[in-house]
Amino acid sequence: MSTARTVDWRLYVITDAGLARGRSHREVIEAAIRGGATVVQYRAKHVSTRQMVTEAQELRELTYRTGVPFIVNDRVDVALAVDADGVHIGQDDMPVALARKLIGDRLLGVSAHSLSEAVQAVQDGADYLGVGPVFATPTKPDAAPPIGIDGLTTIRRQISIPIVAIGGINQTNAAEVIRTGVNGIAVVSAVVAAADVTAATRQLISIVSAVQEQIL
Ligand code: 3NM
Repeated sequence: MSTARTVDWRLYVITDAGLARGRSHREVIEAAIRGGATVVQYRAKHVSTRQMVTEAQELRELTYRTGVPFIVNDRVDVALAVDADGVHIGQDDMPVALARKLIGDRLLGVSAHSLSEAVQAVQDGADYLGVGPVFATPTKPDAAPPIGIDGLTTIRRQISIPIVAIGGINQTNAAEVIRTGVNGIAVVSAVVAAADVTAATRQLISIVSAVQEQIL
């Protein structure tokens, strides 16, 4: 079982069927893992629980085989059903302390959009945080207002558990995001919507690694 301190958080890729150009989650994630994705999250809105379990199981098999930590978004029950490494919850999902009770020592990620949400999530028992949106993003229309590089820097300075930054991150801005000291970037469109998923992933992981080598 992964623990948050041993996970390689550099490039956290999140699925999105609507952005995948007709490719299956499996195809996209296989290509992303080939390109060097270090964490995979299954995220599916507006599909049946049955479909979620089927798709998550496919990704679970793939991530077992490749040794990449696998996280399920929102749904504690689906995460447990497919034996995911963890679950990622938002501010309107299962309360953090209750999720912890249900998942035991699996990874528990929490979305935080401000310093106060970040501090609260840590107090409640999160293993890692998704912090954002850093930049405006069409991928999540109901996202909170962007916190920018300054907002991210403030949160990074106050929080010692692993942070992945999210929201509008791509090959053009990944370097400045990583310079804030976050452990990695979480992306949807920069990988999932790319014509060449493997190439896009390779490019991102090489940017993250290069900046981390400079600053660490
Ligand atoms: N969560 P892209 S922003 C899934 O701020 C998600 O919590 C966010 O997609 C948050 O990489 C977001 O395409 C969408 O901008 C990220």
